[in-house]
Amino acid sequence: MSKKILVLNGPNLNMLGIREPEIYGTKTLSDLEAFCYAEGKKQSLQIDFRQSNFEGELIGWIHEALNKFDGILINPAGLGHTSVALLDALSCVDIPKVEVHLTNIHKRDSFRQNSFTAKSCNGVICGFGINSYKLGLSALKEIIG
Ligand code: DHK
Repeated sequence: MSKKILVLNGPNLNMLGIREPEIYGTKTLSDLEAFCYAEGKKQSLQIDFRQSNFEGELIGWIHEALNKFDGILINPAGLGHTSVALLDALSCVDIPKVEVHLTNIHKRDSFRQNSFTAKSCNGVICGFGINSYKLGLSALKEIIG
């Protein structure tokens, strides 16, 4: 049976393609979603892809993942740098978690270099554009087996 992965995307990622394309690229959220489903198929992973601009909605989805998903791939976007609540939500759910970012957050503003949410994740992949998600899915697959 293929493992189930919840792919979560935080605030402003619905604006991909329009939003600062020189930084985030020209692919839209729908492109990213299609890419994740295709990658999931290749890696025999069942993907559920979601995006929200609301911290509470993301937290609810993380709680729901318990007993329903085998792993979480999360791009917390700006909330990763600010949200202890999102970190706490991730820590409630004892399944493998990988954080991804499209950009290399370590090359950017100093306030982007800390990630609260990363503290509850098995690892972090950043800087490879949409391929960060592909690498994140393979990392989860490795962990889950
Ligand atoms: C996305 C965001 O929205 C930013 O707030 C983060 C991240 C970086 C990304 O690279 O995917 O700082």
